[in-house]
Amino acid sequence: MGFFDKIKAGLAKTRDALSDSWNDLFSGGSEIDDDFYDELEESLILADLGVETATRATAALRKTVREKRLTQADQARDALKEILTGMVSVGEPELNLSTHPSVILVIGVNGVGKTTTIGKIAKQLCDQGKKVLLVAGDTFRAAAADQLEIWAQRSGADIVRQHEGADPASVVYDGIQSAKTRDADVIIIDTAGRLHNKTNLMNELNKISRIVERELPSASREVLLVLDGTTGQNGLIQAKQFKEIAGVTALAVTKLDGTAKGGIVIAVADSLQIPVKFIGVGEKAEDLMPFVAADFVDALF
Ligand SMILES: Nc1nc2c(ncn2[C@@H]2O[C@H](COP(=O)(O)OP(=O)(O)OP(=O)(O)O)[C@@H](O)[C@H]2O)c(=O)[nH]1
Ligand SMILES: [Mg+2]
Repeated sequence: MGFFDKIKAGLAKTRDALSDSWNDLFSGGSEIDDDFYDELEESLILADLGVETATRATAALRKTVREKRLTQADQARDALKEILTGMVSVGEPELNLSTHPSVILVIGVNGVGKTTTIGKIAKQLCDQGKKVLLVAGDTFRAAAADQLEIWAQRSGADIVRQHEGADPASVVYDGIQSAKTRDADVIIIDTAGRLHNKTNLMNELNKISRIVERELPSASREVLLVLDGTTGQNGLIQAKQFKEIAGVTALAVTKLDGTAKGGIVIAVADSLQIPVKFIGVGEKAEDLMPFVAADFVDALF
């Protein structure tokens, strides 16, 4: 399957949910009137763009329709595509891995797909010939490091882990020393999502960040927040909290293959102004797609 076909297949449920209302809305003969905008806004909210982003998109379309003197609904379709593409085009689409080594700290609540996403990124980087080191910073359960180890084997990455219950910051310290010795290109740090409260989580992430800063002061660093696309607007709330406590620089939205709520990708990019860099459309390594704004929006139509 080609690249775009995969994105299309991954977004099938969201597209299906939209297509009923959009087919009607954008069909050839229909007029652009107030009902049109009401229905459009409703369809965007249903696809989980959220009220804020849906309202902004609809207002932008009104403006374009006025300025370009569009009269037919099918002309508005292309205008809407452009508007949505603009809304998800935030910042650099690729991870900044310009230094040697570079660091990717991966965070997010439990079960969203952090470890899987790390495995997939590792596989893709290893396939590009990069030397990747995974750091098992989720020490809550032994199974977490075991799961990361399986991905290390599958991708050809190295892994640094300690015993269950170890201090994550100390695993990160070990990982960085090992990356220096092994001359790794990219260090990817897995973290636990299940800390009982915000203060604990903040303290732990701060501690990890301080170690990275101290040991690798000039390394490029990405803080990649993983969001579960099936949780829709909840994902947006999580993202806002993580943005506050952890200085998120990039987003990955997973499990879009299993949901009609794919509009959440537009909502997070637009309301947080943090670039989406990956979307997950399945469980296999090749199911993590680099985010291309125009392709993503095309796949919704
Ligand atoms: N269908 C689908 N499943 C996914 C995707 N990404 C992750 N998963 C699945 O989601 C489940 C949870 O993924 P994990 O990677 O273990 O999530 P985690 O955030 O590391 O979870 P904790 O370590 O428990 O906090 C696994 O069964 C993954 O296979 C995706 O894009 N599509
Ligand atoms: Mg995990």
